[in-house]
Amino acid sequence: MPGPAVGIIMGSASDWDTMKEAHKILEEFGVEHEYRVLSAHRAPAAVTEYASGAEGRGLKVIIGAAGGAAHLAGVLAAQTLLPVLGVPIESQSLKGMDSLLSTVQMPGGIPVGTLAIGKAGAKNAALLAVAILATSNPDLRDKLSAYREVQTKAVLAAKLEG
Ligand code: RP5
Repeated sequence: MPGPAVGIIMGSASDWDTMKEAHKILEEFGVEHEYRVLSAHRAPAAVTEYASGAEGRGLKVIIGAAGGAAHLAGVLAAQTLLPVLGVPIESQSLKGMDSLLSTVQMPGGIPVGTLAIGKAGAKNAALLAVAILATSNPDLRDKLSAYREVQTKAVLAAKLEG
């Protein structure tokens, strides 16, 4: 039995409301995944253990989400060769600009693929993980293509009142 292909890691349980959007997309595509709270600041040793063991456990992509001084995705990326996608959580005080800048501004050499702030970023991180997996999985590629078609039809069928 293959294990999870995608790991969704978030800095706090308070991030789950946002990161549920990533979970829902991966469920929809039938991608095996796991989700956990691991904080770069409050539980740094556990982040190291997770990142360094992820590839050996068969994971293919890690999504790291945090708010404020959002170092989680970068710290994960520093300790694995797997692609790491970063989701900046919308913080209360600075509306996620702090999270965005601290996730996206990585030093050259250690990339984090950073998505938008909040729920759109969570959803897109999962879709990007699906796209990465789809490069070597034709069934998943077909599902992604169908998803895009449905989305396009819905946009073109939109009715405006007035
Ligand atoms: C970050 O601090 C978390 O990712 C979260 O977005 C933020 C606030 O965490 P809590 O104080 O709600 O646990 O590390």
